[in-house]
Amino acid sequence: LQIQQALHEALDKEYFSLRFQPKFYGRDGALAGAEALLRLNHPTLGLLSPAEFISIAERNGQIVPIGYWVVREACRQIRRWQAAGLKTTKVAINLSPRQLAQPDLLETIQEIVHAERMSPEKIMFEITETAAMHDVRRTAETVHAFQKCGFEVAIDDFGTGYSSLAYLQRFRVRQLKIDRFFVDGLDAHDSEGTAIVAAIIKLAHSLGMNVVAEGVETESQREKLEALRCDQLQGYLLGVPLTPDAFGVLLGGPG
Ligand code: G
Ligand code: G
Ligand code: MN
Ligand code: NA
Repeated sequence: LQIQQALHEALDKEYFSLRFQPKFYGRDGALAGAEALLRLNHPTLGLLSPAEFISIAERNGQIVPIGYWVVREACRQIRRWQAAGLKTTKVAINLSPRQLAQPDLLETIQEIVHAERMSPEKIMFEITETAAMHDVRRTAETVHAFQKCGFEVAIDDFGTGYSSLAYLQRFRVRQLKIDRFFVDGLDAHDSEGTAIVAAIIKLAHSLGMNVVAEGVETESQREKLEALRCDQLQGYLLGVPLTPDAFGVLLGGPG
Protein backbone atom coordinates (compact mmCIF):
# COMPACT_ATOMS: atom_id res chain seq x y z
CA LEU A 1 0.00 0.00 0.00
CA GLN A 2 2.88 2.32 0.82
CA ILE A 3 4.43 1.61 -2.55
CA GLN A 4 1.11 2.19 -4.29
CA GLN A 5 0.89 5.57 -2.59
CA ALA A 6 4.49 6.34 -3.54
CA LEU A 7 3.71 5.48 -7.16
CA HIS A 8 0.71 7.81 -7.12
CA GLU A 9 2.87 10.74 -6.06
CA ALA A 10 5.96 9.84 -8.02
CA LEU A 11 5.09 11.31 -11.42
CA ASP A 12 3.81 14.63 -10.07
CA LYS A 13 6.55 15.06 -7.52
CA GLU A 14 9.34 13.93 -9.83
CA TYR A 15 10.54 11.04 -7.68
CA PHE A 16 11.48 8.98 -10.74
CA SER A 17 14.90 8.99 -12.35
CA LEU A 18 16.73 6.89 -14.90
CA ARG A 19 19.97 4.96 -14.69
CA PHE A 20 21.79 3.81 -17.81
CA GLN A 21 23.57 0.47 -18.00
CA PRO A 22 26.09 0.14 -20.84
CA LYS A 23 26.14 -2.63 -23.44
CA PHE A 24 29.54 -3.29 -25.05
CA TYR A 25 30.55 -5.02 -28.27
CA GLY A 26 32.21 -8.37 -27.58
CA ARG A 27 34.60 -7.99 -30.50
CA ASP A 28 36.42 -4.81 -29.53
CA GLY A 29 34.85 -3.73 -26.23
CA ALA A 30 33.46 -0.49 -27.73
CA LEU A 31 30.27 0.99 -26.31
CA ALA A 32 27.25 -0.48 -28.12
CA GLY A 33 24.33 1.15 -26.34
CA ALA A 34 22.60 1.80 -23.04
CA GLU A 35 19.62 0.28 -21.24
CA ALA A 36 17.46 2.81 -19.37
CA LEU A 37 16.49 1.49 -15.94
CA LEU A 38 13.88 3.19 -13.82
CA ARG A 39 14.43 4.22 -10.19
CA LEU A 40 11.98 5.64 -7.67
CA ASN A 41 13.59 7.88 -5.07
CA HIS A 42 11.02 8.38 -2.35
CA PRO A 43 11.64 10.86 0.49
CA THR A 44 10.67 8.41 3.21
CA LEU A 45 10.83 4.96 1.57
CA GLY A 46 14.25 5.60 0.03
CA LEU A 47 15.52 4.43 -3.35
CA LEU A 48 13.16 1.75 -4.66
CA SER A 49 14.21 -0.65 -7.41
CA PRO A 50 11.79 -1.66 -10.15
CA ALA A 51 11.78 -5.18 -8.74
CA GLU A 52 9.77 -3.67 -5.87
CA PHE A 53 7.32 -1.51 -7.80
CA ILE A 54 7.05 -2.50 -11.50
CA SER A 55 4.78 -5.47 -10.81
CA ILE A 56 2.49 -3.28 -8.68
CA ALA A 57 2.40 -0.57 -11.35
CA GLU A 58 1.77 -3.28 -13.93
CA ARG A 59 -1.23 -4.60 -11.98
CA ASN A 60 -2.84 -1.23 -11.28
CA GLY A 61 -2.11 0.23 -14.70
CA GLN A 62 0.18 3.01 -13.52
CA ILE A 63 2.94 1.49 -15.62
CA VAL A 64 1.29 3.09 -18.68
CA PRO A 65 1.84 6.77 -17.73
CA ILE A 66 5.12 5.86 -16.00
CA GLY A 67 6.30 4.19 -19.21
CA TYR A 68 5.56 7.33 -21.23
CA TRP A 69 7.54 9.33 -18.68
CA VAL A 70 10.47 6.95 -19.28
CA VAL A 71 10.30 7.52 -23.05
CA ARG A 72 10.16 11.31 -22.62
CA GLU A 73 12.98 11.38 -20.07
CA ALA A 74 15.19 9.10 -22.21
CA CYS A 75 14.71 11.49 -25.16
CA ARG A 76 15.54 14.47 -22.97
CA GLN A 77 18.65 12.79 -21.60
CA ILE A 78 19.90 12.00 -25.10
CA ARG A 79 19.44 15.68 -25.92
CA ARG A 80 21.30 16.72 -22.77
CA TRP A 81 24.26 14.53 -23.79
CA GLN A 82 24.11 16.01 -27.28
CA ALA A 83 23.97 19.54 -25.87
CA ALA A 84 27.09 18.76 -23.81
CA GLY A 85 28.86 17.93 -27.08
CA LEU A 86 28.95 14.18 -26.41
CA LYS A 87 28.61 11.43 -28.96
CA THR A 88 25.40 9.61 -28.03
CA THR A 89 24.51 5.94 -28.19
CA LYS A 90 21.30 4.02 -28.74
CA VAL A 91 19.11 3.88 -25.61
CA ALA A 92 16.96 0.80 -24.89
CA ILE A 93 13.68 1.17 -23.00
CA ASN A 94 11.85 -1.75 -21.35
CA LEU A 95 8.19 -2.28 -22.21
CA SER A 96 5.99 -4.40 -19.94
CA PRO A 97 2.97 -6.53 -21.02
CA ARG A 98 0.41 -3.95 -19.90
CA GLN A 99 2.14 -1.30 -22.00
CA LEU A 100 2.21 -3.62 -25.02
CA ALA A 101 -1.53 -4.13 -24.67
CA GLN A 102 -2.24 -0.41 -25.18
CA PRO A 103 -3.78 0.02 -28.64
CA ASP A 104 -2.26 3.51 -28.95
CA LEU A 105 1.20 2.59 -27.61
CA LEU A 106 3.16 3.28 -30.78
CA GLU A 107 1.15 6.38 -31.65
CA THR A 108 1.74 7.87 -28.19
CA ILE A 109 5.43 7.00 -28.22
CA GLN A 110 5.79 8.59 -31.65
CA GLU A 111 4.10 11.76 -30.41
CA ILE A 112 6.48 11.97 -27.46
CA VAL A 113 9.59 11.28 -29.53
CA HIS A 114 8.49 13.80 -32.14
CA ALA A 115 7.64 16.45 -29.52
CA GLU A 116 11.11 15.94 -28.01
CA ARG A 117 12.64 16.31 -31.49
CA MET A 118 14.38 12.96 -31.16
CA SER A 119 15.12 10.56 -33.98
CA PRO A 120 13.58 7.05 -33.57
CA GLU A 121 16.95 5.58 -34.64
CA LYS A 122 18.32 6.66 -31.25
CA ILE A 123 15.87 4.46 -29.38
CA MET A 124 15.12 0.78 -29.06
CA PHE A 125 12.56 -1.14 -27.06
CA GLU A 126 13.03 -4.35 -25.07
CA ILE A 127 10.11 -6.76 -24.87
CA THR A 128 10.44 -9.81 -22.64
CA GLU A 129 10.08 -13.17 -24.28
CA THR A 130 7.16 -14.01 -21.99
CA ALA A 131 5.31 -10.83 -23.00
CA ALA A 132 6.12 -11.42 -26.65
CA MET A 133 4.78 -14.99 -26.60
CA HIS A 134 1.54 -14.00 -24.92
CA ASP A 135 0.03 -13.16 -28.30
CA VAL A 136 2.50 -14.05 -31.01
CA ARG A 137 0.53 -12.61 -33.88
CA ARG A 138 -0.08 -9.28 -32.16
CA THR A 139 3.54 -9.05 -31.08
CA ALA A 140 4.68 -9.71 -34.63
CA GLU A 141 2.48 -6.85 -35.84
CA THR A 142 3.65 -4.54 -33.06
CA VAL A 143 7.33 -5.28 -33.73
CA HIS A 144 6.82 -4.68 -37.43
CA ALA A 145 5.03 -1.37 -36.82
CA PHE A 146 7.74 -0.14 -34.44
CA GLN A 147 10.49 -1.07 -36.87
CA LYS A 148 8.68 0.60 -39.75
CA CYS A 149 8.77 3.81 -37.70
CA GLY A 150 12.53 3.47 -37.21
CA PHE A 151 12.65 2.05 -33.67
CA GLU A 152 14.76 -1.04 -33.07
CA VAL A 153 13.25 -3.88 -31.01
CA ALA A 154 14.91 -6.52 -28.81
CA ILE A 155 13.58 -9.67 -27.17
CA ASP A 156 14.59 -9.50 -23.48
CA ASP A 157 15.14 -12.26 -20.89
CA PHE A 158 15.31 -14.84 -23.69
CA GLY A 159 15.14 -18.44 -22.56
CA THR A 160 13.04 -17.88 -19.45
CA GLY A 161 9.67 -18.14 -21.17
CA TYR A 162 8.17 -21.10 -22.92
CA SER A 163 9.20 -20.04 -26.35
CA SER A 164 8.80 -22.19 -29.29
CA LEU A 165 11.97 -21.37 -31.17
CA ALA A 166 9.92 -21.49 -34.35
CA TYR A 167 8.09 -18.34 -33.23
CA LEU A 168 11.29 -16.38 -32.91
CA GLN A 169 11.53 -15.88 -36.64
CA ARG A 170 8.05 -14.38 -36.74
CA PHE A 171 9.11 -11.41 -34.63
CA ARG A 172 12.03 -10.45 -36.88
CA VAL A 173 13.72 -8.42 -34.16
CA ARG A 174 17.29 -7.26 -34.58
CA GLN A 175 18.43 -8.17 -31.08
CA LEU A 176 18.07 -11.12 -28.74
CA LYS A 177 19.08 -10.74 -25.08
CA ILE A 178 20.04 -14.02 -23.39
CA ASP A 179 18.75 -14.10 -19.84
CA ARG A 180 21.39 -14.04 -17.13
CA PHE A 181 20.28 -17.46 -15.90
CA PHE A 182 22.04 -18.94 -18.94
CA VAL A 183 25.05 -16.67 -18.57
CA ASP A 184 25.42 -18.00 -15.00
CA GLY A 185 25.37 -21.48 -16.50
CA LEU A 186 28.61 -20.75 -18.34
CA ASP A 187 30.45 -21.07 -15.03
CA ALA A 188 28.99 -24.52 -14.25
CA HIS A 189 31.41 -27.44 -14.02
CA ASP A 190 29.76 -29.45 -16.74
CA SER A 191 29.71 -28.28 -20.34
CA GLU A 192 25.93 -28.26 -20.79
CA GLY A 193 25.48 -24.65 -19.77
CA THR A 194 27.97 -23.59 -22.40
CA ALA A 195 26.31 -25.80 -25.02
CA ILE A 196 22.97 -24.09 -24.44
CA VAL A 197 24.41 -20.58 -24.78
CA ALA A 198 26.30 -21.66 -27.91
CA ALA A 199 23.06 -22.99 -29.40
CA ILE A 200 21.13 -19.78 -28.66
CA ILE A 201 23.86 -17.65 -30.24
CA LYS A 202 23.96 -19.86 -33.34
CA LEU A 203 20.19 -19.81 -33.67
CA ALA A 204 20.03 -16.03 -33.34
CA HIS A 205 22.78 -15.55 -35.89
CA SER A 206 21.13 -17.89 -38.34
CA LEU A 207 17.97 -15.76 -38.03
CA GLY A 208 19.98 -12.59 -38.66
CA MET A 209 19.80 -11.31 -35.09
CA ASN A 210 22.58 -9.96 -32.92
CA VAL A 211 22.91 -11.39 -29.42
CA VAL A 212 23.42 -9.64 -26.09
CA ALA A 213 24.43 -11.62 -23.00
CA GLU A 214 22.88 -10.15 -19.84
CA GLY A 215 24.23 -10.35 -16.33
CA VAL A 216 27.88 -10.93 -17.21
CA GLU A 217 29.61 -10.95 -13.83
CA THR A 218 32.84 -12.91 -14.23
CA GLU A 219 35.93 -12.81 -16.42
CA SER A 220 35.46 -16.47 -17.38
CA GLN A 221 31.92 -15.74 -18.61
CA ARG A 222 33.28 -12.90 -20.68
CA GLU A 223 35.97 -15.10 -22.24
CA LYS A 224 33.51 -17.86 -23.09
CA LEU A 225 31.02 -15.41 -24.59
CA GLU A 226 33.72 -13.87 -26.75
CA ALA A 227 34.81 -17.33 -27.91
CA LEU A 228 31.17 -18.08 -28.80
CA ARG A 229 31.02 -14.85 -30.86
CA CYS A 230 28.38 -13.23 -28.66
CA ASP A 231 27.87 -9.79 -30.24
CA GLN A 232 27.33 -7.69 -27.11
CA LEU A 233 27.86 -8.04 -23.36
CA GLN A 234 26.05 -6.37 -20.48
CA GLY A 235 26.53 -6.89 -16.76
CA TYR A 236 28.14 -5.80 -13.53
CA LEU A 237 31.59 -6.99 -14.70
CA LEU A 238 31.57 -4.41 -17.49
CA GLY A 239 29.32 -1.69 -16.11
CA VAL A 240 26.59 -1.20 -13.51
CA PRO A 241 23.57 1.05 -14.13
CA LEU A 242 25.00 4.60 -14.07
CA THR A 243 23.66 8.08 -13.40
CA PRO A 244 23.34 10.21 -16.55
CA ASP A 245 26.52 12.14 -15.63
CA ALA A 246 28.51 8.96 -14.99
CA PHE A 247 27.29 7.52 -18.28
CA GLY A 248 28.40 10.75 -19.95
CA VAL A 249 32.00 9.78 -19.14
CA LEU A 250 31.55 6.66 -21.31
CA LEU A 251 30.35 8.99 -24.08
CA GLY A 252 33.61 10.89 -23.91
CA GLY A 253 32.64 13.52 -21.37
CA PRO A 254 34.88 14.81 -18.60
CA GLY A 255 35.39 12.32 -15.74
O1 G B 1 17.00 -2.13 -12.68
P1 G B 1 16.56 -3.48 -12.17
O2 G B 1 17.52 -4.61 -12.40
O3 G B 1 16.21 -3.44 -10.70
O4 G B 1 15.19 -3.83 -12.95
C1 G B 1 14.37 -4.86 -12.52
C2 G B 1 13.32 -5.12 -13.57
O5 G B 1 12.55 -3.94 -13.86
C3 G B 1 13.89 -5.59 -14.89
O6 G B 1 13.13 -6.70 -15.33
C4 G B 1 13.68 -4.43 -15.81
O7 G B 1 13.44 -4.86 -17.13
C5 G B 1 12.46 -3.75 -15.24
N1 G B 1 12.49 -2.33 -15.57
C6 G B 1 13.47 -1.44 -15.29
N2 G B 1 13.16 -0.21 -15.78
C7 G B 1 11.96 -0.34 -16.40
C8 G B 1 11.11 0.56 -17.12
O8 G B 1 11.41 1.73 -17.34
N3 G B 1 9.93 0.07 -17.60
C9 G B 1 9.57 -1.23 -17.42
N4 G B 1 8.40 -1.61 -17.92
N5 G B 1 10.35 -2.11 -16.76
C10 G B 1 11.53 -1.68 -16.26
O1 G C 1 14.80 -7.83 -17.12
P1 G C 1 15.89 -6.90 -17.49
O2 G C 1 16.93 -7.56 -18.34
O3 G C 1 15.43 -5.62 -18.12
O4 G C 1 16.64 -6.56 -16.15
C1 G C 1 17.66 -5.67 -16.06
C2 G C 1 18.09 -5.72 -14.63
O5 G C 1 19.22 -6.58 -14.46
C3 G C 1 18.47 -4.36 -14.12
O6 G C 1 17.70 -4.08 -13.00
C4 G C 1 19.91 -4.49 -13.71
O7 G C 1 20.16 -3.82 -12.49
C5 G C 1 20.10 -6.00 -13.54
N1 G C 1 21.46 -6.39 -13.86
C6 G C 1 22.25 -5.84 -14.79
N2 G C 1 23.46 -6.44 -14.84
C7 G C 1 23.43 -7.41 -13.91
C8 G C 1 24.39 -8.38 -13.46
O8 G C 1 25.52 -8.48 -13.95
N3 G C 1 23.98 -9.24 -12.49
C9 G C 1 22.74 -9.17 -11.93
N4 G C 1 22.45 -10.06 -10.97
N5 G C 1 21.81 -8.27 -12.32
C10 G C 1 22.14 -7.40 -13.29
MN1 MN D 1 15.89 -5.32 -20.16
NA1 NA E 1 16.65 -9.14 -19.20
